[in-house]
Amino acid sequence: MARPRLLWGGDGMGKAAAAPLLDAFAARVGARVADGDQFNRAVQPNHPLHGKDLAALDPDFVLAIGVRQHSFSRAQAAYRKFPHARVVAVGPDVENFTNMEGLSAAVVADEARMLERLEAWLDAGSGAAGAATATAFAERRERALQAAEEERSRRHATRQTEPAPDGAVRAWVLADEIHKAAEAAGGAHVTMENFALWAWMGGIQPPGRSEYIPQAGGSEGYGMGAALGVKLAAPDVPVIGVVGDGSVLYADTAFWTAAHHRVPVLYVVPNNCGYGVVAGSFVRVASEGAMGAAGEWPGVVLDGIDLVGVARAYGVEGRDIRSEAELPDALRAGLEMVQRERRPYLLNVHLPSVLPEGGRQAAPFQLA
Ligand SMILES: Cc1ncc(C[n+]2csc(CCOP(=O)(O)OP(=O)(O)O)c2C)c(N)n1
Repeated sequence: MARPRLLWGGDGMGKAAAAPLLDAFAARVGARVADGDQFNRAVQPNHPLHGKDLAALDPDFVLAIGVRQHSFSRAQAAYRKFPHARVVAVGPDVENFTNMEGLSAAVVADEARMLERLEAWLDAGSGAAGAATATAFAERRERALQAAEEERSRRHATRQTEPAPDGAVRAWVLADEIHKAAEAAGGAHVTMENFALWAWMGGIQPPGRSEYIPQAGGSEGYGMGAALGVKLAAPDVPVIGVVGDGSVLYADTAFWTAAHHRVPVLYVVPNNCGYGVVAGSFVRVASEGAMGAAGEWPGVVLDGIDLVGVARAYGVEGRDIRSEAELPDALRAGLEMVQRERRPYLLNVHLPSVLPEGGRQAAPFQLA
């Protein structure tokens, strides 16, 4: 079976405002698209040709656009996942390519201008050769769409095997239920500052009328204000602000802003009682080391914080959710109430802990 082609966007895409161009170009030439970044700042999360499982893609050609040295370590790991591919990188500065292994070519060019030139070049192709090219692209597109759909279903099937925990909600169940509630409300804007749900979703927006807005940068706390800003910009559309419990605490004052100005957003907190993404990195790099051997993980657990209490102190009502059974109704009712009564509300949804199985929180430093 023919290998796919891959357009791989780095975060330079966002800076050059080139993501829509990449999306259109991928659809035209029937290439898969993937993001060098975990959180889809380079390509639209709902692109039907999106691929997340880079190793399974096994492309024969990769055009890496706007991938910077900044994401070099991830980039390099990905190159090794492309054993059969020629890799061509495009970026606005020679520095972008420094230390990148295995490149067939490096092109110094602005990301958006380069995509525009490629489009223009294809537009200029005419006659029999042009028609043959268009047919070949259409065939590629069909195969690529099918492969993307298969990848999505595989990911979904894998999730379903995880057993339901006691007193907590599985991340993928929360992701699915948020989507169902958003769709039932006619489509919502869902601002996403969290890692637990994105990781389960594979960073890909499910199909439907709702729009998922990923975090624009890496600084925590963004999601609290982002939900408010989106609601101000689109007052008629229901807004769900999904913010990890760790990130809430970087900007919990937004609760006051929401209450004070009666901005009707539904905050949903996937509360894994800690810094999940950091815990995940610790587990990845330190499982073989001292932390793993001791089974003690420092600095990632945020326990004993009553987020519903925090919100109430600022004037925002909310409730805790500790079971999958109560989740669908709570989301539906919360979204309806927010819209009807024109005030914010919080659902603090308890997920399994960030600690790996059998792991304990390391004793924190205490002054006394
Ligand atoms: C201002 C700031 N401080 C620290 C970090 C490092 N950091 C990135 S993600 C993260 C944890 C996020 O936790 P949470 O919001 O609960 O999401 P989860 O990973 O658990 O889904 C931390 C501490 C950061 N990005 N920004």
